[in-house]
Amino acid sequence: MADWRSVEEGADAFVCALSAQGVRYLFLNPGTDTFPVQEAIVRLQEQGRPVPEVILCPFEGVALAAAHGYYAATQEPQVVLVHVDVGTQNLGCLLHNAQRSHIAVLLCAGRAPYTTDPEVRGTRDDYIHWLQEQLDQHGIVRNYVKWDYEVRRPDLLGEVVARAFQIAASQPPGPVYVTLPREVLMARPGQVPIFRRDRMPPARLGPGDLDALREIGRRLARARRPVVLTGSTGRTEDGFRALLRLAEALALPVVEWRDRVNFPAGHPLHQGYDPRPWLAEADVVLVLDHDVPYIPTLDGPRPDAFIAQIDLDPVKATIPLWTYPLDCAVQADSAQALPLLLEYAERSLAAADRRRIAQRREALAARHRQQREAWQRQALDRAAVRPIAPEWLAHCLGRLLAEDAPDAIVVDETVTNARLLFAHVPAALPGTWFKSGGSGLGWGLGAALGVKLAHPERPVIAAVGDGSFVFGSPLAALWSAHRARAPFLTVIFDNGGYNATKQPLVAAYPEGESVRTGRYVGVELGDPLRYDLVAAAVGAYGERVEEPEEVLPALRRGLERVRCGQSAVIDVLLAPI
Ligand SMILES: Cc1ncc(C[n+]2csc(CCOP(=O)(O)OP(=O)(O)O)c2C)c(N)n1
Ligand SMILES: [Mg+2]
Repeated sequence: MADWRSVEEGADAFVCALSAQGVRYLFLNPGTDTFPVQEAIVRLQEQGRPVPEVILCPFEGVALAAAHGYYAATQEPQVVLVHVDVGTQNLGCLLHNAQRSHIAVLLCAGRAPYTTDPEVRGTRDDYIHWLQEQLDQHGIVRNYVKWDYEVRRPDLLGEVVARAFQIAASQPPGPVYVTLPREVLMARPGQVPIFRRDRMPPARLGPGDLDALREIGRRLARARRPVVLTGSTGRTEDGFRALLRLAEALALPVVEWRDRVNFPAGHPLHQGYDPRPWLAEADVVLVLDHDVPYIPTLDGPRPDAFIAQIDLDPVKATIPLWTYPLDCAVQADSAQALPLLLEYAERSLAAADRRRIAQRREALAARHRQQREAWQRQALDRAAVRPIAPEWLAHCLGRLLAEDAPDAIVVDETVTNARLLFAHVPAALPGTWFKSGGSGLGWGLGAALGVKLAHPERPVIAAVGDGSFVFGSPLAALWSAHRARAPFLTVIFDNGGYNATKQPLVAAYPEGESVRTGRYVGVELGDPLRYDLVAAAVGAYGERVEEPEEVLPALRRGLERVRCGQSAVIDVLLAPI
């Protein structure tokens, strides 16, 4: 299962092992412990061997967000290499997102040299080597990764890399962490085994428990008021198509949380993004690939409803309290489970069921139409409002995509404006919308870089809040995009602050001092900042928009720049929060 290779140093084995896994990009922020890998890349390249292309990210969070975006867009595991404990710390909340979004990523970090013998290659020779060793470097990430390992010998590098990929990509996928001590990278092992990717494949879940699927199929066939709640079934095209076929055959209303495009937004069975009215009525609820299908402390299903769940990770052991009522939980790849579920449901359909399904189909189409008309009115009514209404910006973005860039991919980190964006940007195809899957802000710009690297021929649009823009280390992210020739369009929903932290305050203290005085401490980002000027510092195009009639033309100008190879930042000043 392994090919033996002569290598000069351990670091060569590491790079060869990455190439054997088909790694195209190495998202890197380096340090005094990663340079053997940097040297090995050049050495191997000089020898004519395949090596990953380095994407230098001047902030580690950008590197991980980019790897996240690339994996989400391709389902191909990615690799990030950072500097010892400090680089690992800087992965920060992006690791939370990768965990929650089931991102297969191999996180590698240097490890301060662990020897003090001058005879050992790679041993300590710098002041910082004493400071950077921690009692448990892996402890920084252990809450968030599926597996972690410190490589102890250079001849193990090939095996550890293959094992790391196998674990990261096995369903449910997730991040893994490997530390690479300098002594190991600089050792001279002679020959090393490089493990073949096809002989260490990731494990797949398949369609799940057939008896359970049969029961769910029977219930769906008999249901009077069924509803499907989905979060990320559209992570693969097969999942998206399987849900479409199931819903169409049984006329199932689909309520989506658009972590991915799970269902075409313009389809008559698409019933929007709010599960509450549906849950109150439903007799059969099918929860698909969803971490938070509804807020159980506020709303919930009927006590007599039959509730079934199909999920890569139904138990969600990494979420300590996940106590949703369920009659049936199936661990499965929904892309494989749903076709079987449909087959079982169709087998048990009686004539009366078919009549009911036909009636339901019409009722749902009417409800869908009314919902879309209301949304449309909501935006058009605010078309001339000053300062610009977020509904109008979302509407203009929807038009930009429909009229100018039907092949575009959106990376969404708009926080409190996300539901407006869902409503006004009718995503129709799988793989055209990505959210972080978690709550770690500062993901959108880096993720857009990763998605662009995955799809260089398509326009990529990062829609972000003003707070999220700043969290996203815009200088680092836009610089990396410039350097990697991976330009994208950033659209800032600039409401002058953190609406997400104002809203709960107002809800909890409607008659409190903040509301009474109009002073919201820690919420406003102050006088409008010139985010458009940040763009110029890194070779990007920047524009600030204050007039509603200028929104669409400005978005078009930004898109045009991106098509010409330059990133663009369009800062749209909205009504301040
Ligand atoms: C790393 C991180 N820090 C803090 C928070 C808490 N937080 C959640 S939303 C938010 C504000 C987001 O602001 P913005 O992007 O402008 O969106 P808005 O709320 O205005 O819609 C903050 C600070 C977080 N989720 N992640
Ligand atoms: Mg904001």
